[in-house]
Amino acid sequence: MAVEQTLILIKPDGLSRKLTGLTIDRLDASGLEMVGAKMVSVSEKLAREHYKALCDKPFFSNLIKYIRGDFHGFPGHRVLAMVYRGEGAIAKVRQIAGATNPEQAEPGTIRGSFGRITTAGQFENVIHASSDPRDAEREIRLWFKADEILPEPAKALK
Ligand code: IDP
Ligand code: MG
Repeated sequence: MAVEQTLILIKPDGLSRKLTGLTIDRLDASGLEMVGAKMVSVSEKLAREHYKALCDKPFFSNLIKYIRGDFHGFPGHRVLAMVYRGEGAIAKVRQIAGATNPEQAEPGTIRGSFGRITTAGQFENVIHASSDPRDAEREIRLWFKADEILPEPAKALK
């Protein structure tokens, strides 16, 4: 299996509901390695660029509000962005996250345990996880500068 990198965001519902530690615990238990992490204040521009493939969807404008924290008081406009690396990282993290629709997500997954659909129809599903290698590369470049990610051991400086 190829060594991959994948982007994870703990979305504003995950932060406000204090699911940060639990999420990192499950990611670490998978054997993957955290190689980048930072709190990000999400601008409108960043949100729209991140979700640009969904710009024609009826839920798009609420999705931008959601990822920017407009529906969650604490602390506003923030997500925890992380990069994990390891063999098959993209699929492994998607499995830990669970299906997009929290009602369809397996009960033991993060979204299955903690996601919800609001009365307005928004899927609040706690985390984002890159869905394939192309998305992962694009998203990591969008959220992180190259020097904010630990190099692979073979490339690390002594
Ligand atoms: P993913 O997060 O599992 O990759 P995407 O289809 O890329 O799913 O959608 C991005 C985000 O948009 C989802 O995580 C969810 O928050 C929201 N979303 C996706 N589909 C719907 C929908 O049908 N109704 C409301 N929100 C949705
Ligand atoms: Mg997606």
